[in-house]
Amino acid sequence: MVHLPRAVSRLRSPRLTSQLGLMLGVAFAICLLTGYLSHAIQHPPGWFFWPPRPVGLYRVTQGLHVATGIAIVPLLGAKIWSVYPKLFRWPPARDVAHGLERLSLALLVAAAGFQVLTGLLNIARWYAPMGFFFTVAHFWTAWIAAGAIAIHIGVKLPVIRRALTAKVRPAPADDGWTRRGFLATVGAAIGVVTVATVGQTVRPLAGISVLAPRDPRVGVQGVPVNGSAAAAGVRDRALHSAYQLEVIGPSGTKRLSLADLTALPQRAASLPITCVEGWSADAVWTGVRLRDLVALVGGGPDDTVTVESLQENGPYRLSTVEPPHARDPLTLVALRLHGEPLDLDHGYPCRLIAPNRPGVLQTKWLARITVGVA
Ligand SMILES: Nc1nc2c(c(=O)[nH]1)N[C@H]1C(S)=C(S)[C@@H](COP(=O)(O)O)O[C@H]1N2
Ligand SMILES: [Mo]
Repeated sequence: MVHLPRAVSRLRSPRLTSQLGLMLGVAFAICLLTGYLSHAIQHPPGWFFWPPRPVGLYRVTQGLHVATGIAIVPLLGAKIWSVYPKLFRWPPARDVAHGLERLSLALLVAAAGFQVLTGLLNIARWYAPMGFFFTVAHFWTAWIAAGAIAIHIGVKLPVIRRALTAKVRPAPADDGWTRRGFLATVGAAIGVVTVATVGQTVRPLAGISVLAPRDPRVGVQGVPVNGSAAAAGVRDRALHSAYQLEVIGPSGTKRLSLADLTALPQRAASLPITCVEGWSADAVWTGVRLRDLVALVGGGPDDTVTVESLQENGPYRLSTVEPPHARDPLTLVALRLHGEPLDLDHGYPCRLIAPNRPGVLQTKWLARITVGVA
């Protein structure tokens, strides 16, 4: 246990707790909303619409998701510290209502801690300690956290209101610590963790983001790789000289070799690759428009398209391209990256790249394109 100067512990007050709570509430709100948004984009319910423009919107929302998730670490720590002695009050509850309130608080702290921890493990790509599928656990625990936050705010609203509107006495002058100073320190800690990590998506900060799990400037062809061809088990089939892309539509099936694909009109698009883990990198892709291939087999602009990888297993071997993305002129079956043939690890012979789409849906090593939901 760290013994802070008494002057610091005297700073504990409902006002400090409420101000920290306000900051934490904003961070939670952004983190939860951007998280649900990311989930909806990957598993779209019928009513949901996600536009292909602006091309970098998901980059911003997912960057915010990871950045606010990281900012929650010092905020949650400070908030818990501000009420720390109260957590061990005895008896633990005055009555049933109070007991339930404290139970919801315990749930809040546990759920928020679980979210932050699993999120951090995921961006560090350290899955071993998680004996469950990350996205499912992270998604359902978010609902528990959201519910517990709503209860907590509801119960505490009168206290929060009083604490935030009360006239404040001037801070004691006999020591260096003031409430404002403490809040500024928490703010500075948030600034440090943010600058130390956000460079994985804000490229100008890449050089000083020493704790960022990914550097957007480092990787094959200057773009990070998530999942190599060897790991996906596609090496031999991707490099096979008889490789053909199968395109299936209402008017039949076409099989296109790499030479056939290269002979079709080539387009370039400058689109970021944006991993759900929070890193992103700009890239220039060249290839055939998906809508041109769809038209080749009798499909049209209102068709949903399914793309499948040579990869046989794994959650990212297939993705669905909704009509707004499928007909977008920037959506490509890319053959080249930054002017060179795609590296094997970036999806050679060809991959999907579409505007404003999470990395998990940018399927690599394409084997088959089907007009419709396969
Ligand atoms: N077939 C297949 N495609 C895939 C993946 C995969 O595991 N298998 N990973 C996805 C993920 S999570 C990301 S972030 C991007 C990364 O593309 P890159 O390695 O070219 O940067 O590819 C996507 N496409
Ligand atoms: Mo990803």
